[in-house]
Amino acid sequence: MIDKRDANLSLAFLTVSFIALFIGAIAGLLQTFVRSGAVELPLSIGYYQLLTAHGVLLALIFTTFFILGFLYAGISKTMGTLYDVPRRTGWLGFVMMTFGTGLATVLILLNKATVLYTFYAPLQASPWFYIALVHVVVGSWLCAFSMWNQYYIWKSRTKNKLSPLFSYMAVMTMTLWFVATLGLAATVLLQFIPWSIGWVDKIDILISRTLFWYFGHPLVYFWLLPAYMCWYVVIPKIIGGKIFSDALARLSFVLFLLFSIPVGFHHQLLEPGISHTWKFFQVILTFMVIVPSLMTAFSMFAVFETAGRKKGAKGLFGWIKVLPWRDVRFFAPMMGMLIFIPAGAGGIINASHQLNQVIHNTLWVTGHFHLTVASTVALTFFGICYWLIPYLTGRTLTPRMNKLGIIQTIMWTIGMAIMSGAMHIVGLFGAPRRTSYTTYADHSLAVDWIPYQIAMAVGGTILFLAIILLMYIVWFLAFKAPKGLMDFPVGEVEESAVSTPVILENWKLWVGICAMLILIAYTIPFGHMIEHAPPGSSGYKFW
Ligand code: HEM
Ligand SMILES: [Cu+2]
Repeated sequence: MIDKRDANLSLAFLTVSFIALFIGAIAGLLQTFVRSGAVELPLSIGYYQLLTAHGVLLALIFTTFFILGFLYAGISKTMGTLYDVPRRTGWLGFVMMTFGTGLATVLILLNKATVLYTFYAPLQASPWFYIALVHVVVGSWLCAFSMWNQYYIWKSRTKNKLSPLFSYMAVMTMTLWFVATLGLAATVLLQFIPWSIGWVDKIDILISRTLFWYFGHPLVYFWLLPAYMCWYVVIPKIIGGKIFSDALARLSFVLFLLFSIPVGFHHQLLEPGISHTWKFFQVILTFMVIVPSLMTAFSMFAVFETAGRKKGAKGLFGWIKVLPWRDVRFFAPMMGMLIFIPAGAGGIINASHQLNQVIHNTLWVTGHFHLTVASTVALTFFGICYWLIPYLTGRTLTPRMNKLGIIQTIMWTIGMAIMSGAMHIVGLFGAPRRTSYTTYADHSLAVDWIPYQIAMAVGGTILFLAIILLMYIVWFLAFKAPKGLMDFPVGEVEESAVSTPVILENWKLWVGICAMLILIAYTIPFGHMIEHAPPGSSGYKFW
């Protein structure tokens, strides 16, 4: 059991994250109903208002709060109780972020910020919405500083001992987050806030989108890295195996830092104003991410196979059978991993310039990220909460809750297969994302989309029922489950693995290379954007 004070900090983050998940899921369900044509929203709620709530609460708030709660718990577990300054800074960050989240949610509900979670200009929200976002970001920076500070003190007190793998990965994740959110902070502080207050009339849309996607792609790795932490560090312990290699795990995290930032243009492949050469360059860097991804897949399957063989599994695939499929702590993240195989293949399609033209802004894209963030990442996070919540509240995961967790995972997988499958297919037929219900004056093409949009509603209903089940399990584990000792599974490294080179903890080197890659990928295109700046735009409110 970690120190009670650290457990409380972690629980505070998890609580906000689950509230956001619940409200966001209600919005998601209603969206699928509206798009099926079956339901009309009461006049005062707009479709895009719901969609903004859904995107902000799930993609930005649920994920970030969950991740911070998980990282704090794991840091306290592996480096020991938080020192006073890091813990206090963490609470300060929590308060700021929660204030920002509350303010943003109220503005969305008041219909003052219906700009979707990407808040593209020239859509213009109330200045308070952007100010709320600044609070979330700056609060999260305080958390980053607090984790770095903990690591720094730990390193100096242990005379530079090799840091625990979990904590190293946490520091890397927060480094990635910090570098990425600099772009977000720049566009919000320098562009959106002065423009929405009225200090300036016009905004440069091209620059604002470029800064957004400078942040938006590493954002997806900020979601994924904590899921990988569960796969690399937690899963080996749960299945009774060992971590394949500490050095390989750290190296893959270094590569994720390097290759997930200077690649934002793959979200702007159809953006005029950026030359093909630079798009091509960033697409190459994008595909480099395949290297650490396959390293991760390789070492996970190596762990599964060695653990299985140790249990006496025979034959080429006998080890699959002896994996603990009935243990939800394994089953949920494992389903997430399996879903990542088609999801990753879809990502390669999205990032390819020519194929991107087919799927750009269609429901295919929505289908894609419901497989990645809303399945791979979400299922791994659900798998974590089944042991983390009772661990933090001094309770246990009962066999009944384990079973409900397995049912929850199956429901999520089926619901998502239906919803995301329908989105992928109808996207290929050209159905646009981010549109309310319409038949385009009964155009035959659009009428053909309707059955798929009904399938989306069927999948969405199953997903929503799964969310209700999850909320019940989480509530039970937090307040009702029998008291007892739960394990925070932290794997040990295989004895035969190579020892970890110290260069992997040379932060100056990795952050330096990261900065260099960013400068190479962005300086010249940014220069072009400023030199040939398009006319700025005033703000629009279409809602
Ligand atoms: C109850 C489960 C869920 C349902 C029924 C659902 C449904 C939907 C639907 C129908 C859309 C597309 C709307 C459109 O483009 O017109 C959408 C968009 C989106 N969803 Fe979900 N979703 C669910 C869970 C999640 C989760 C768990 C996440 C992330 C962790 C997520 C993230 C997003 C994002 C980022 C968008 C894009 C918003 C935008 O285009 O501005 N969803 N969802
Ligand atoms: Cu991307």
